[in-house]
Amino acid sequence: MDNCIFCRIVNRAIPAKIVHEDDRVLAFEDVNAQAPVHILVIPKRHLAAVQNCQDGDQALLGHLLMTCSKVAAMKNLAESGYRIVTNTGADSGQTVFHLHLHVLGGRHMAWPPG
Ligand code: DGP
Repeated sequence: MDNCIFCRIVNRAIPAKIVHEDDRVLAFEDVNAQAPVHILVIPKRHLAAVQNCQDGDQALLGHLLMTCSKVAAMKNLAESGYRIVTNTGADSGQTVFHLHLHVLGGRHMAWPPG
């Protein structure tokens, strides 16, 4: 989608600090980091949010989660721990309507989130 910022990152129309890529997903540093490690993991195909996924997207959703685990390990977070977040809709604070999983780590995370 031309007007989607994350599609534009996938297409290399705008730059990002990419940390991992395969045929289905892309992982890059969040421009507005909320933790020492803050990576976004996205599908290359445009999907707005989890609630827009269909049954046929199950494998992709699993792959996104496995990619979060891989990226966390790459960033040496496997032992210390980390948080995976996906905001969905207005009340969650979602601002970019291309499905993304935040991988946050490198500091203690409070609960409940704000
Ligand atoms: P969310 O609130 O869950 O929709 O998070 C969107 C995140 O995307 C937010 O943490 C900031 C990040 N972001 C927005 N625009 C860009 C961009 O152009 N490049 C990068 N790397 N991150 C972006």
